[in-house]
Amino acid sequence: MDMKPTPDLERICAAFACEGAWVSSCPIPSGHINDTYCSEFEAAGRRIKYVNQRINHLVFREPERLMENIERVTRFARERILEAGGDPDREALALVPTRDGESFHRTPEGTYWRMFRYIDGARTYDRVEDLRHVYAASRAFGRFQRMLAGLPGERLHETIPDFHHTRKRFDAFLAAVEHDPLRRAAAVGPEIDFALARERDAGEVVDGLASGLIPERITHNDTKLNNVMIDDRTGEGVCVIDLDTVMPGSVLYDFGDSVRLGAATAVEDERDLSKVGFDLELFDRLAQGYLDAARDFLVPAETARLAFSARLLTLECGVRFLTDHLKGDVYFKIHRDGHNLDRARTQFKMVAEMERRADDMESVVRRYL
Ligand code: GN1
Ligand code: MG
Repeated sequence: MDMKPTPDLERICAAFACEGAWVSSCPIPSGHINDTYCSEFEAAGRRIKYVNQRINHLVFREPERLMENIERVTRFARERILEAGGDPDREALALVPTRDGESFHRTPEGTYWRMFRYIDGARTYDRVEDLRHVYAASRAFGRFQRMLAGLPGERLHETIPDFHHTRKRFDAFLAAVEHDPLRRAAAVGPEIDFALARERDAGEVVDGLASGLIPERITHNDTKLNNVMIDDRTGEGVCVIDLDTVMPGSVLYDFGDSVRLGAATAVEDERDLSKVGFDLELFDRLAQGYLDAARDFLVPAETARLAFSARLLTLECGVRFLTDHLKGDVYFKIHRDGHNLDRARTQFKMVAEMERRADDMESVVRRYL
């Protein structure tokens, strides 16, 4: 369970070039990997908010390279938004540099911190509250891909190598089943069998990328609904956040992964599986939103696999949760016993429903192509 001591955020904030005097900090309890806080400052009678994040450097093993990516991507986004007459302070994440002009701060204890400006008047949603948000978030991810197609310079760093290499995710899963360090495998036989029965699908996207059939693009790779800030007033997707895994990939990773949460009838860790399911109407909103932004740059090898990618990426995520459960919860933060197993079960339930609705999903995609 996550039991790290509370960091001294006043001291951490002092390393960054932010305006005013520190007032308070509180945790933002979201995300399974990094630790996020919101800090308030006061300057000339005005309150200013910032977001602090401690980068999990056991997961992101090269924080310097990761931050290089984020600097490039946010700088480029800002330029494009200015060009289009938008508001760069709301539509792109803005890093606050350290007082030494760096993009992150390394504490004497060896933890890595970064700071962003807080985006006001917008929020994220952990579950669907409004169909329009689903459309808006999905379109925002499509636009994000379209924008990053123009990023000049070198290939971005792979912040986590083979992040969506489904085949390698299966290999790690098989190894965890075999080693079974905590003797948990016997109790999860049906879940293990569910995953194994679908192993044949694992190569569909990675093999296509390797052969050149599926183009490599810059993708977000963690396209949960709650990684788009939704404007409180307009309901539009204002800003794509959580840029740690922005790197070379396939659009199928992004579209597929967005369905896990965007078309789910329950939260990712719902224990009552009777509430968990896949909703075709939500999928319809996702498909239209994404294709309204991406339709004209996708190639047939991509569009032909969009519906399939939803099953594949949901399966992959379920396999990752189950692997972590077997290994003793060493990767994803957990907040209760069996948390990763609960998460794996919701993902597998969604996969099973998507398999039943496969033809309907294909029709939805065709409708918006
Ligand atoms: C992790 O930390 P968070 O919630 O943004 C994970 C994603 C998973 C997701 C499952 C770097 O994202 O790949 O899809 O949990 N991020 C990493 O909810 O592993
Ligand atoms: Mg993330």
